[in-house]
Amino acid sequence: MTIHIDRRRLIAGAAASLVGVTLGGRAAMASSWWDALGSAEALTRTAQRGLLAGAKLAPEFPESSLSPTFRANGSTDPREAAYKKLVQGHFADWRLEVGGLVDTPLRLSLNDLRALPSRTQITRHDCVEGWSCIGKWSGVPLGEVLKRAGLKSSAKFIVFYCADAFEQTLDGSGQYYESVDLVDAFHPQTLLAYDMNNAALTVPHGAPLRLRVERQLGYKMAKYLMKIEAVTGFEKIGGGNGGFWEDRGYQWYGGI
Ligand SMILES: Nc1nc2c(c(=O)[nH]1)N[C@H]1C(S)=C(S)[C@@H](COP(=O)(O)O)O[C@H]1N2
Ligand SMILES: [Mo]
Repeated sequence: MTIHIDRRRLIAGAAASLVGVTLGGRAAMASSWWDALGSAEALTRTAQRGLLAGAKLAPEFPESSLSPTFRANGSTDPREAAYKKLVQGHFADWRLEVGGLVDTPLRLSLNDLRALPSRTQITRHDCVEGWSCIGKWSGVPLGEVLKRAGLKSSAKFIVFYCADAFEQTLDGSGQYYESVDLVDAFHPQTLLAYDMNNAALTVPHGAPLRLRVERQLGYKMAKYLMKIEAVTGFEKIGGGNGGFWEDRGYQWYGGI
C-alpha cells in the first residue's frame, strides 16, 4: 500500500507540474487507490505525450488579422424543436451534460462555465472545403471541465454530442457529433467556447457552446454542444468512426 501511495503522489505531482493543474482533493475522493493511480497515470501520459509530441500550439494572431466576416458553415440554424426552444429562452435552460467515464457527472449552465478559468485566442479556422477565417474565441479549456468531473483511467476519448442533425435520416445517423483523444482534450488551446469576437456565440456559429480544437480542421469543432462523454472507444457511437463527417469518409484526425 505504501508503494501505491508514494507512486500516486509522485505521478500526481508530475502530472500537475507538467500540465499546470492541481489535482486538489480529487485523489482523496477516488473510490480506490487503484482508481486514483489510474487517473493520475492517464493524466501523466497525456501530459507527457503533450510535452513530447503534441504540445505544439496552433498559431495565434493579432486583433488586426481578424476576418471582417467569419463564414458560417454546416448547420447554421438548427431546426430541432428542442434547440429552438432553448434559443427562445436565451439558453437559460441549456445545460452541458458531462458524463460517461467520470467520477462526478456534471450539468453545467452557461454561468457555471463562465465562472471557470477562461482562455481567449485568435486562431485560423480551416475548413476542409478550402476556406479559412480568423476569429477570436473565449471559453473554458476543456481540460478544466474534465479535471472537475475526474476522468476514470479507462477513459481514452471525449465524445461531443450536438443539438443538430446535419442530415435528417430515419435511423438518426444524421446527428452531428465529434470526438478527440486525451492529448487534444487537455491541450491548452482546446476550448469549450462561449464567446466569438468579444460577443456571445451566435446561432450560426454554434450557440451557446462549441468546441475549438485548433490544430485540426473545421469539422472537428462541434457546434451546438449538449453533452460530452468520456469513453474507452467510439465503435458503438453513431457510425462508429468518431464523428459525423468521419462516418462519411473524413479522417478522424483532421490535422492541419
Ligand atoms: N454541430 C455542428 N457542428 C459543426 C458543423 C455542423 O454542421 N454541425 N459543421 C462543421 C464544419 S464542416 C465547420 S467548417 C465548422 C464551421 O463553423 P462556423 O459555422 O463557425 O464557421 O463547424 C463544424 N461544426
Ligand atoms: Mo468544414
